[in-house]
Amino acid sequence: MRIRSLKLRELRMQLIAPFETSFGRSDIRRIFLVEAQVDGVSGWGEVTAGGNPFYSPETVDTAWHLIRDFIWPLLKDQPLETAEQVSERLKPIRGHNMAKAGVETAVWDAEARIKQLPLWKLLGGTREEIACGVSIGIQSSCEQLQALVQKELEAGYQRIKIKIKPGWDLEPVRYLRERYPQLRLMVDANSAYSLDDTPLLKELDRFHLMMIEQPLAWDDIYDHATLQKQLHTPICLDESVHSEAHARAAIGMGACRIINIKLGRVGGHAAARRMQAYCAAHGVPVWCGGMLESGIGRAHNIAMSTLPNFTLPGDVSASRRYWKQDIIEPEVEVTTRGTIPVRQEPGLGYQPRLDLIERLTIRQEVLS
Ligand code: OSB
Ligand code: MG
Repeated sequence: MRIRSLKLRELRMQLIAPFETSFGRSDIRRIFLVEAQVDGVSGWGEVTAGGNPFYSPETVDTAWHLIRDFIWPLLKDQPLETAEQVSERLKPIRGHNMAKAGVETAVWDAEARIKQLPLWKLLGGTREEIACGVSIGIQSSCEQLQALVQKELEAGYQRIKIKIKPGWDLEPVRYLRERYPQLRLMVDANSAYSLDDTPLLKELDRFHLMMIEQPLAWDDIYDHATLQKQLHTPICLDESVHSEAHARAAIGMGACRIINIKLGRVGGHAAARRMQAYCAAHGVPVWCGGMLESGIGRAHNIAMSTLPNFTLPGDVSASRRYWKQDIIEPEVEVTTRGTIPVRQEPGLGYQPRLDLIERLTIRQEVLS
């Protein structure tokens, strides 16, 4: 295989409703698509960095710079046997996993299309239907939160994650638990707490949550180990696991019992596949996190979620929860059992809607 060119596009897409986390509010998303031309076939990927460095250090603009000035020069004119080799070629570049993943996942899609295989099969996926949960942002009242939870449960979603922050934590959790004693419920703090908050975090133990996601600093593992020893509720790491080495450290230190894998944060499919296998070998289940992706990133998340150790419902949900119109055909839909059946077509199994993509594009650049 040889990558002939990369086409970078930035789209403006408005979320159906603003999404609020402990680090900020998202309304209009800057969607960054990568189209890789490989042996006459187009493969598509998405860079999941946001417009600001509040979730991770990367942004849309840093990723654009990295792809144009460093990633493309390492790939241009280099023959590749498989997409698996892309991350190896990009090793000289430290960090910038979201930029790398946008390109790497596009090449995986291209390879699958060339081989006429569904991407999930090429990756080694073992399930034909993935389990779905939803992530619900911070709301202005418990009543409003409950209305959203009720709607998602009626749609069939298998677990509910709510975003928490200081001042919006025990109260919404207690409110939901009283009304839904059996609900598979978890919380995500996006690094809003410190070890000083241990007493408060221990109070959450009473609500038998499935897990507490990333309570402490985005770049910490050690303090999470200190905290996990004092909690019954499993800690799940998101922000602070960027590589297999981080997963080894976190598991070795007892910093978490579950890991959220995001393609962007770990640098693509090859890294995600190795990480989920390492976690499996150490008794740590994983699930697929979301970054408010367009259909392209969402389709990659679905493919990754078919790997064997993705045994917990992920944050991969229907297109219509985010967008009035998604940029893929068909859109991602969720069954009343709260699952997404995988597609059997080659590659992602969802086609990019070029007309709509062109209309939403505000900037593009071809690297060749
Ligand atoms: O921490 O998982 C997170 C969205 C943006 C940035 C970080 C996170 C999230 C979500 C939303 O929780 C998941 C989704 O529905 O895509
Ligand atoms: Mg998270």
